[in-house]
Amino acid sequence: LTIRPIAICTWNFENATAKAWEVLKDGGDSLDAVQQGAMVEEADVNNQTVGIGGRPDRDGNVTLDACIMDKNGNCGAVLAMQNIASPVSVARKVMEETPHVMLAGKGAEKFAYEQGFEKLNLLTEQSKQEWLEWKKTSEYKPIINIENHDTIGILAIDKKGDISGACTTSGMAYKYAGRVGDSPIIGAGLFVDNEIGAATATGVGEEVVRTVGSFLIVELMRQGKSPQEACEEGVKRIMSKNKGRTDFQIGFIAINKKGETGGYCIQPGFTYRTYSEEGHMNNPSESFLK
Ligand code: SD4
Repeated sequence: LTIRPIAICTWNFENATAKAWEVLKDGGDSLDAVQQGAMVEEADVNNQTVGIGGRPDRDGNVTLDACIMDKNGNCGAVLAMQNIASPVSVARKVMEETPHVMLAGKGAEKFAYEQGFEKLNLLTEQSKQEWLEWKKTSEYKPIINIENHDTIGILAIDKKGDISGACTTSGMAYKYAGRVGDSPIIGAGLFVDNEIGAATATGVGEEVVRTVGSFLIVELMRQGKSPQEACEEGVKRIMSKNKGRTDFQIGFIAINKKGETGGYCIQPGFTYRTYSEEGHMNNPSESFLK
């Protein structure tokens, strides 16, 4: 098997794949690549569904979800954590420094402080103003590809051929306090099996959780499907459980051990970034609905 280092992420996050590639091209570990790539988006105040600047829940609190998974199947996650800018980094600490996989809410935040993370107000003036505007009607209606266009799921293969993945988000804007989506749930928002490949998701998390989407895609690849075929099958599974529903978006991306990639979504508009020796590309995804 020839090893093909590559970084791939949901949406057009060129700075994230650029950062991940910087790590990979120098022989760095795929785990560092996905973490550092994800951190770029967490730190971007203009990205309103990840990290600082993320849109708050309906009570005005920014609560973040993230997870990370390595080549040995080790994983860590934080759920609905407040006041910490880089949940993916805390997730990595959960993986490396505790016997646990998931820490939620106040416990996650406390652990982060113990690990030396700083307390920070994550609600930017812009996200606050938009939330105040939303509160006037309090109508909860996630908007396809607009509200939901910023969760980053990122996968990488390094020069040793090892695969890692990470996923980080502020979740659905104006969600119920305490709501957790797919992004920090191993198997749903992210799954890595170093023998086979990896997958990650963006979009309405509830639907990805119900089908254990990323795990499903990796298992389909194990059965012989290409990353592209597996992503298509994953979306079709979701659509078959939601007969007639056309008002939500899901996007999946996947890689296999050979460094082949795929992506598929429900609604037109989803793209994903790849960075490998062949270059840095934004790839439009085919969609289930036309
Ligand atoms: C969630 N999957 O919390 C996330 C949201 C998302 O792009 O992907 N936004 O359900």
